[in-house]
Amino acid sequence: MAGEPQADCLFCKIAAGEVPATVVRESETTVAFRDINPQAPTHVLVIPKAHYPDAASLSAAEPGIAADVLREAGEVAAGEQVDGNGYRIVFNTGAGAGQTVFHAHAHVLGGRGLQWPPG
Ligand code: DGP
Repeated sequence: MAGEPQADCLFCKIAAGEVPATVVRESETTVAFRDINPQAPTHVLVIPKAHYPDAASLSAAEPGIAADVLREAGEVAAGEQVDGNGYRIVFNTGAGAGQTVFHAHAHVLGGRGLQWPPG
């Protein structure tokens, strides 16, 4: 069923506490944890606890939870004190855009200068 945990999904396992992660924030509907391969001094992933493969399917099915992910991403930036100098929220969507984990997640990147356009 849509939103249900998937047995083969790494981020469902992190959300359930079955795979360890460095959690920086948690809400009723989301978890924020440090990326294992950080691309900036602050690189935190915000995921919905519910399983949707990408941001578009999450927002179509659960707009309130999609809003929770965005709010938590902003809270992460404020908590990491990267909001003053600018930060980036990224949802890679599809393998061609670099998505490797097919459980919706926002990357929160900050703490260094960020180029535009991204690679
Ligand atoms: P994406 O390429 O947009 O699907 O981002 C997936 C991110 O997930 C990538 O930046 C690396 C991160 N990642 C992959 N495996 C793990 C893990 O086991 N733990 C943590 N904390 N992050 C992971």
